[in-house]
Amino acid sequence: MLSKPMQDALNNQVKLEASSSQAYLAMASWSEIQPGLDGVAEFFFLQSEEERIHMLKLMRFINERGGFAIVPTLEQPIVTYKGIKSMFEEFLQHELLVSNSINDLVELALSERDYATHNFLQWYVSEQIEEEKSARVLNDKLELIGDDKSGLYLFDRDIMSRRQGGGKK
Ligand code: OFO
Repeated sequence: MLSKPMQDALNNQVKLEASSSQAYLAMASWSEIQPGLDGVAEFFFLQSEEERIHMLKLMRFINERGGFAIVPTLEQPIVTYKGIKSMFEEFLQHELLVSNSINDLVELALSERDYATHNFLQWYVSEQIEEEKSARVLNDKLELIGDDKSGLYLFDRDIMSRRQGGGKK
């Protein structure tokens, strides 16, 4: 059985995963209307779906453990960007925020000696390692590319391979 503080903290995480899904959906939509960013758009559409799956996994766990998973109210995410670089910076910042939040949850689970939740959260810990790495690599590549148009063309063409390879689902 989940404690009330644990249940509330997990429900906050439900909200954060839902916000991530919305934020990445907005990135997908913005990318889709930019010339030549179809690969990036596809990447964020899939990223958005993945975040929804993370949210659902949490909701099912909360209910399974005798709590009540709350469908959250969400604010509108950022819908337009100055450019691809600022969007990917936002992507990395968002992933860092999620990682911190997962770490806080792990700490709470340990302090409550809630080992079932602690065990459940390990999947999210591993997932965040992958997602942070992916966001960092993509930001580094963009830094390297700078204003080079052919570099950007290749970045867009190859971005989906980051999902098929590297352990991404
Ligand atoms: Fe939910 O995986 Fe990143 O944010």
